[in-house]
Amino acid sequence: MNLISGATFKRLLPILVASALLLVALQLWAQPSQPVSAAVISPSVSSPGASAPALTPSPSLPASSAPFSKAAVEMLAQYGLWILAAIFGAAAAILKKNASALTEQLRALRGPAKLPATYRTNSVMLLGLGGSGKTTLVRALTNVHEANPRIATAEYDIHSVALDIPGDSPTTRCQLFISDYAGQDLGSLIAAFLDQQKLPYSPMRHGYVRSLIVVVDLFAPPELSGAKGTAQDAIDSSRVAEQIAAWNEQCLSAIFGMLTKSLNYVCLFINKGDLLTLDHAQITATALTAYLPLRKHLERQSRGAVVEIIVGSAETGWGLNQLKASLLEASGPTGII
Ligand SMILES: Nc1nc2c(ncn2[C@@H]2O[C@H](COP(=O)(O)OP(=O)(O)OP(=O)(O)O)[C@@H](O)[C@H]2O)c(=O)[nH]1
Ligand SMILES: [Mg+2]
Repeated sequence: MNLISGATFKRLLPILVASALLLVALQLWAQPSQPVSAAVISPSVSSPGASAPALTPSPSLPASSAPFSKAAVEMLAQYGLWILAAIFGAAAAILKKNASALTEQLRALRGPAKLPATYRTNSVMLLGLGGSGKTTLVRALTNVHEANPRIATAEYDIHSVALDIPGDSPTTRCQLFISDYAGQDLGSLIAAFLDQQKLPYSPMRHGYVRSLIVVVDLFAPPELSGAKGTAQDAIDSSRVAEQIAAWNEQCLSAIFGMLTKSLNYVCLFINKGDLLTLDHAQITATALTAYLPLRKHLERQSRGAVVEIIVGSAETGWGLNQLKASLLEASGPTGII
């Protein structure tokens, strides 16, 4: 409110000053003035030997030589206050309209996605190298078919799904927003996140991302895009090492720095467990050991957020119920924090 009245005053000031000056000028101009007689030298009657030419009075300047008639100027001066009030009123009306449009624009650029007040919401950022299974995971969580793992993700997408929070009566809806990007290019994720800040009511508004899922896998993606890969009796150690190196502390620190205090849930989703020909308990133990260094990095960077490690498979759905429950748990109320 203060901002608007201050801005309004600043904008009105030049208009008021200009109007006041105009009125003063008109008042001065309208003062009844003495007719000025100019003396002119009449050169016509000159005879040899005559003395200096005589000065003869000239008639006063006709009123018609002024740009406005005197009567019009006097009328303007008489109604000056009314004119000033009209200018002020019109300027105030225009500024009020502009101010409310500006307020709405600011609200749209500060606020997260618009949702009914009864909803809860969770904006989730996905992080993962190309082929780790981000899009497969999005599709499994949201059932959105545009999330197509057969095609490597080209740029940046935000997918959304509304889920009921189990056990709530009456039912509470939770809107999940999950951002996906081309894992080959971390720069594109950062650029897209910054671009989101210029969009009105972006679900990925800075200060509103509540969850981060780091997707890593136990096997490199199959040569043929969209294929499920073949089962193996040992994990692909070089693929695991590549991901531990990629998500080093410097890199994670930059990502966590971008997400601020709003982050309350971090998940390390170790994907493609279905491809390891062991039982679930053995796969889990193997995966947890293989990714121990990354787990430690995440614990150190998490800044108070809950860190959960889930071993599973986006393809078969293993581990997804646990992930969904945690995302609902990490959701928060809608609206500006
Ligand atoms: N067997 C198996 N294959 C999977 C699993 N998750 C993903 N894949 C396969 O891995 C490949 C890559 O999956 P995507 O979901 O496209 O990976 P992405 O992380 O989105 O890749 P980019 O878009 O390139 O960043 C696809 O062929 C998927 O079918 C899984 O849990 N098990
Ligand atoms: Mg993808």
